[in-house]
Amino acid sequence: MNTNIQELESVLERPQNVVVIPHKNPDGDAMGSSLAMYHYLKSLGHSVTVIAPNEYPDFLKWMPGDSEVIKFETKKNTAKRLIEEADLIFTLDFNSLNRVEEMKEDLEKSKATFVMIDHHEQPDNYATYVYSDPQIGSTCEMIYNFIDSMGHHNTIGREIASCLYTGIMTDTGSFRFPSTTSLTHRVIADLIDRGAQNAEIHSAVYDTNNLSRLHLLGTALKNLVLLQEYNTVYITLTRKELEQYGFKKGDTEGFVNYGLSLKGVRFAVIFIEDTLENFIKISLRSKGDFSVNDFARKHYNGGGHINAAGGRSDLSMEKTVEKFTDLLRDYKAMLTV
Ligand SMILES: [Mn+2]
Repeated sequence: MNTNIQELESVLERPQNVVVIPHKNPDGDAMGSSLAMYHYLKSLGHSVTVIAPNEYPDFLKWMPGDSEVIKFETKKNTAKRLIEEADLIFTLDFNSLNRVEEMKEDLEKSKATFVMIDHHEQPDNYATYVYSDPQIGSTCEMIYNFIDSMGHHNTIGREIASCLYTGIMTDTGSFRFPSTTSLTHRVIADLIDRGAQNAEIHSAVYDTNNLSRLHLLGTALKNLVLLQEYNTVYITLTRKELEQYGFKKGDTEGFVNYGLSLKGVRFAVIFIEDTLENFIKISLRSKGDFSVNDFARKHYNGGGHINAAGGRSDLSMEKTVEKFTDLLRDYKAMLTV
């Protein structure tokens, strides 16, 4: 562990009011790490609440402890009070308070001590205790290390194991991304030994399609454009297409990855029109050392990891695609080596 987070050991010896916060639009790693932390801190006798900035997909809701999660967007007063009363605030799977949007103001006002555990690049400087490591594939793997370093390995039972398994599985693309190490597999093996039901978890997260989502995927794949000269693929989805298939938040999760399954493709992007506001949400994926984090930061007001990032465009779909294909010219050398 590369930072001062070890000092938390003595802080956690006294009972604390703790709030645990995942980023907005939480994914498997954000909810898995937050709920694992919830169970862990409760087992030490702390009073703990997970406050998610907003709603998340149903396929994450089977996780133990989910029914206790408070969503800021629908329970603002309760959430604000808990944040105000907190001694300790854990921010998990993000490293900039911008990632919680509407909650940012309340967090900035708070007198609590902040803890950051996260694996994104370039952390901001708001936390007293920081465990940041972009080399690790998931925040859940870091939570495992954290619990271990606190000398509490034995607190990892079925509940914590199931939550951590979920986040490691989703953030490593089911153990296939380069960030998956032998250590990741050792952690996973231990989590299975401690009660994570691996086959059930895969099924609970991934086998939850409905027909309209598969049809939407069909549309996305039909819209896919291969730019052979740049080893790049992009996909578009318009608001009209989303509405045609009864789009619900989370339905397009993972669509962008299909682009990277084309042989030789190193860079894949999906442009999705927001169904409520006038902007285009962009997800970017790459293979190898082409940094979509840099690309998204520079051109799309976003960021993330080297091989997975997000951003946005305020142009029309047509102009967004035009700008993208123009930009690629400057990156040709990097994309074709
Ligand atoms: Mn993550």
